[in-house]
Amino acid sequence: MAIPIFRASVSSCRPFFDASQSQKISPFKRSRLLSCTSAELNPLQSRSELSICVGTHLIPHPNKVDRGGEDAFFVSGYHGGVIAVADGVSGWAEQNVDPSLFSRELMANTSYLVGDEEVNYDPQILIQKAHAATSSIGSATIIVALLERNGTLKTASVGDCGLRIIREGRIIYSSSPQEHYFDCPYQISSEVVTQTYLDADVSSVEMMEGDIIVMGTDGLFDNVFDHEIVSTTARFSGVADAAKALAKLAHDHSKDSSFDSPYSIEARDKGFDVPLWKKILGMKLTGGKLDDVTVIVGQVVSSPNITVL
Ligand SMILES: [Mn+2]
Repeated sequence: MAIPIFRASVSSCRPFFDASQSQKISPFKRSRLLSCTSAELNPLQSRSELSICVGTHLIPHPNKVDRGGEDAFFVSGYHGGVIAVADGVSGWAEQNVDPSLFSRELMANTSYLVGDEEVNYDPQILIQKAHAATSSIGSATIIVALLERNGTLKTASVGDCGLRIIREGRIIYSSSPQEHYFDCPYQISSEVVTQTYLDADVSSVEMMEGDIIVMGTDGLFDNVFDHEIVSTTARFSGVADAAKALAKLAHDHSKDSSFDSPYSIEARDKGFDVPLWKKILGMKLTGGKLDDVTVIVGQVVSSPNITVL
C-alpha cells in the first residue's frame, strides 16, 4: 500500500455521539458570566473551580450529507471538561475505505480512555492510547483539549485541526497546524509510517473565567479568519449559537468562489495560483474550501455555587 498520507480535506461531519446528548450547552456572556449548567458537567466541583460550557455544530460537506461525513468529535464532563475533534482523511476513499470509520473510532476510544489512570490528564498520552486502541483502517488529524479544574487547559494536536483561545476580545493562543506540504497535514494512521502522539503540538494555558475556546477541524480555519472568529463569538450570547454561526460562516465561505479565504491565501503563498494569462488580467486564485465543518465553542466558567455529591 502506498504511504497513506492523504488530504484530510473533504469530510463532513457527524458527531461521534449526538451533541445534544453529550454536553451541556450553556450561554456565555461577555459582560456577565453565568454560574452555568456546567454543574451538570461537573457535579462535584466546588465554587473555586473552573469548567467549560460547550456548544457544538457540524455542517457536512455538501456531497457527503447523506453519509454524515468524516469528521467526529466528543465532549466530556470529565474533570473541568474535555473536548476533541478528529478529521478522517478523505483520500482513503480511493482505496474503498470509508474515511469516517477511523476518525469515529478514534474519538470513541478517546472518549472511553479519557479517565484512564495512565493518561493522567495528559492529552498527548490520551492520543497515544486512543490511537493504539483504534483498529479501523484509515487516518485522521486530531486535537484534544482537557481543562483541569484548577484552570490549566492542556492541548495536544496532530495535524491541522485547530484551537483558539479568546480573552477579552483578543486571541491569546492559537494552535499551530502541522503539514508535510500544502494540503497534506500530519495525521495518525492505521499504518506505521505516519505520525504518532510524539509528533503532537502540545500546549498548556492558564485559563481565566470568561475565556472562550474555539476548536474546529480545518473546515473552520481554512474558511474563517481569526478576526471573524473573534467578532462572531462576540455577537452571540450562547456558546451553541456561536458555534452554529461560526460553522455557517465557514460553510458559506467554503462555497464562495470569490472569497479570498485563509485557504486561498495559503495556496497562493505556496505557489498555487491561476494561470499567468489570468494574472496579467489581474485575476488571482480565490475561494473557500469545501469541507466538513466542525466547531466547538466553550467558555470557561466558575463552577456553580452548589456542590452535589
Ligand atoms: Mn477537513
